[in-house]
Amino acid sequence: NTHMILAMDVTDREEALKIAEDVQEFVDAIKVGYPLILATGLDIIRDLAEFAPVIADFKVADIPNTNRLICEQVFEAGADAVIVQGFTGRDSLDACIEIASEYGKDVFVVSEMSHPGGAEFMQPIAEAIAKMALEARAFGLVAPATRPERVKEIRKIIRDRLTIISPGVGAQGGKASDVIAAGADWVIVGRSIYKAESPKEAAREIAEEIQAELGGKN
Ligand code: BMP
Repeated sequence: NTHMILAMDVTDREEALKIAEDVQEFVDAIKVGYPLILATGLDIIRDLAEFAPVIADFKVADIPNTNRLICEQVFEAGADAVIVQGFTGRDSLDACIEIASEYGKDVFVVSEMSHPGGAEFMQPIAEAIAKMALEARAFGLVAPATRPERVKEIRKIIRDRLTIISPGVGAQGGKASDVIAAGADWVIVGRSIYKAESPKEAAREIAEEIQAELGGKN
């Protein structure tokens, strides 16, 4: 377990496959979203799944019926998990979880986003979203590595019952060891790896930082 997820936001298929191959030993999953999928097509999910489980970051945020239709497509495409928004409410989340459980797959719920604007409207409702995700039996939450103190608060709410995956390390200013110390299970890293001169070395460095922080607790 490396406790690291790669955010594969490149827009070229060959580049994505090359990076996936180079860094696979240092990541536990690959997160793909609109940039790569819109650029290359949905097949990229199965292609990348050869290297690591794929988390489809579609930030699903619609009425229950539409959420259900979206999640079916995501899991049919070979994703192992989907990321959904929480602010659309319990019924919308339940729809995603229902489809995910039919496929034996996982749902992550965004509680509060990592960019500065994420503190504007989302932070005040983040605790409520975390409680909802817990009650709805989601698999995990997405919480900001840019604000480790928020990860700590969210961790108190969900205790050890949900997983926290945390973006905002590197390019957005967060530090992997800080957010792991605050209670995140996995850090999500994009640009600091895929834009590095050597993605493999960049991934290795962050993986080592995480292992040092965990100090054998792993
Ligand atoms: P980067 O390490 O390059 O900043 O990438 C972070 C990734 O995590 C991006 O794919 C981004 O869309 C995603 N993300 C985020 O940065 N903050 C959030 O709150 C939720 C996200 O999904």
